[in-house]
Amino acid sequence: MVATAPSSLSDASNRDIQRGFMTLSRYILQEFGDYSAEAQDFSALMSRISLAGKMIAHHLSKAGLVENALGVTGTVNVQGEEVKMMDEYANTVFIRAIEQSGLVCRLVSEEMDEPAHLPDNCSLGRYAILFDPIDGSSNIDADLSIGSIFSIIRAEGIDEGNYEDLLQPGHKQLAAGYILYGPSTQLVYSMGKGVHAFILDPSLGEFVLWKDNIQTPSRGTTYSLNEGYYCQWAGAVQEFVRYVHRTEGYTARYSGALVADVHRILMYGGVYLYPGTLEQPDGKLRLLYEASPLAFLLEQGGGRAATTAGDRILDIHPTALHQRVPLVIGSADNVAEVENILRQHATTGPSC
Ligand code: AHM
Ligand code: MG
Repeated sequence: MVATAPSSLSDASNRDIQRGFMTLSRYILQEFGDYSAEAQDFSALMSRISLAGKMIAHHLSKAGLVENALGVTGTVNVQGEEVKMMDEYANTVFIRAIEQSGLVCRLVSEEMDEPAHLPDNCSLGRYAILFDPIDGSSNIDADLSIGSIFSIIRAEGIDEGNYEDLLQPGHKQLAAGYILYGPSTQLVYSMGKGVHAFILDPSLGEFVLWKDNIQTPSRGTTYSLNEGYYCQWAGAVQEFVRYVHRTEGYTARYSGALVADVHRILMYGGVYLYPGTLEQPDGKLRLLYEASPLAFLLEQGGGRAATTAGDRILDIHPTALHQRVPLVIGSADNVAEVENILRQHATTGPSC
């Protein structure tokens, strides 16, 4: 019989202690069930990503009180979008944090035209990380929820300037996740065996397990899209909007940060859309470091993610690093409902 140490603590205190021990790195090793080289690689990679998340969360928490944390840098990124101070800070933090893992030779980010090459890591660089350092940049200066998104893939090439091997369909991702900077800082990830969420305990400086094996409801009431573009959408998308307006039980939620909106849907159910417009037929969101990682997570949670043409996001073979994709993501039944309406009205012209 195994003796347990006597404890006069209440059950609640004992549970708090146990919870505090279920940290991200411990959970990852437990998920692998061994101390294999791969388990240790992932534990190291996730611990570097979580360190980047902690540094960004800390910087955000005092951004309004220090110089040069808010506002714009005055430059424009490869997407043609103005770069915020926080975009640049978070991008640098990610690169530096991951560089020290020794395991990543090339990094792709929304903020960099070409992948960052880390030559010192290339002899061991078995992985590549694709990321959006700050998703929802327009929320930064108002202190609203934002996020960081990441995707980990196996990389074959190691040369600077060569990134053919990074153009992989999303179903090949080894892991994907996001960090949500909201009322608490959360890290949500999947390695293909369920979706798990951790909350940063600021007093411990550790991400501690909050919920494991999260399943999104098969149906939810939220629809999330920027209706300001109504007149720029195809007739089928407009028809979906008219459908939710006349259908009882739908309610609109749109924060301006994909991570926050998709997190809401993961928790409560519903559907998020960013369709193409007349000006940008592929929409705004990028396949490799926005749509694909979130699609990986939602599918792991029982949801779906497709293009507005009905193609599964995780099956798309990318042709460019910063490729955009018109996205429909969320609960399985809601996404199917959107797909149905889009299919039925494929030939309906826009009305405005
Ligand atoms: P970003 O990564 O540059 O912030 O852009 C992506 C963001 C998403 O988080 C959000 O859902 C969308 O852009 C909002 O765009 P819009 O203002 O066109 O609705
Ligand atoms: Mg983004």
